[in-house]
Amino acid sequence: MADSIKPQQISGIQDVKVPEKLSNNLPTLYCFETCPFCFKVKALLGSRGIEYSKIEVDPMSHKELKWSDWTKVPVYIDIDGTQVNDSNFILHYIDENGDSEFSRQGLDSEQDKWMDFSNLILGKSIVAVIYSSYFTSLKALDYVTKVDKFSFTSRLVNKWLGAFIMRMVGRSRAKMFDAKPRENLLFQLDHMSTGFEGDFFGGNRPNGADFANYGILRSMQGLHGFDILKNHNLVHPWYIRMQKLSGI
Ligand SMILES: N[C@@H](CCC(=O)N[C@@H](CS)C(=O)NCC(=O)O)C(=O)O
Repeated sequence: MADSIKPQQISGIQDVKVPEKLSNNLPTLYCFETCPFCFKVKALLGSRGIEYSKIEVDPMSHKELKWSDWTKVPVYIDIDGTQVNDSNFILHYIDENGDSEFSRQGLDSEQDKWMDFSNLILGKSIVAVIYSSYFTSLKALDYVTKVDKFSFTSRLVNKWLGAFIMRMVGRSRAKMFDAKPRENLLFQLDHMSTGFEGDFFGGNRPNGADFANYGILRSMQGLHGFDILKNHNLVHPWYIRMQKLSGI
């Protein structure tokens, strides 16, 4: 398809409202169970006590999002049908339309820097560790076999082919860094902890950088490499604080 007629994939708040895409008449999150970017949004919704519905998207076919030009997860649909794409935009949207505890994008360079870090560095660093072998990839994709609404075939394809694809992705992410995946993750956690301003990036209260980075790391819980976080003397206590606050 020529670029000019390709549907545009646009981050942030969309012009067209899609109230018909809500589930159970609640704010609705289109997500994958283990997606790091989706955990960011789940953590913020949890900490704010916002009731919402989840729609589990098939990681191979994405058929639940065929109606949208943006087919990555997370996609958030607010109660009035407002569609917001892309995790950091969703965090800002939910905060701005709720308790408004974060600085808006562009007004706090530290928060912006660490929110970018969550996607550009931390997200890629954990993928290199989680998917560092076919075996660890299979473990990470085991969840698809437990998603009731997926057919038997789609569970099998998602798990076995998905693990193969993610192993390839893990390998390409690993190439982005000079150090080996586990050493790199430790290095990135050390670096991340320099951004804490007391209990949180946000000082006494978490800001967008806290939710962005917590979500990424939360997706590793129980998977290969989580021990690196558990043994980190600054990041682990912060992680526990975020876990208590978000309830996830
Ligand atoms: N910048 C996006 C990245 C989202 C993303 O890459 N999500 C992955 C799942 S973890 C996805 O949907 N991948 C499928 C695809 O790229 O088509 C965000 O922060 O929300």
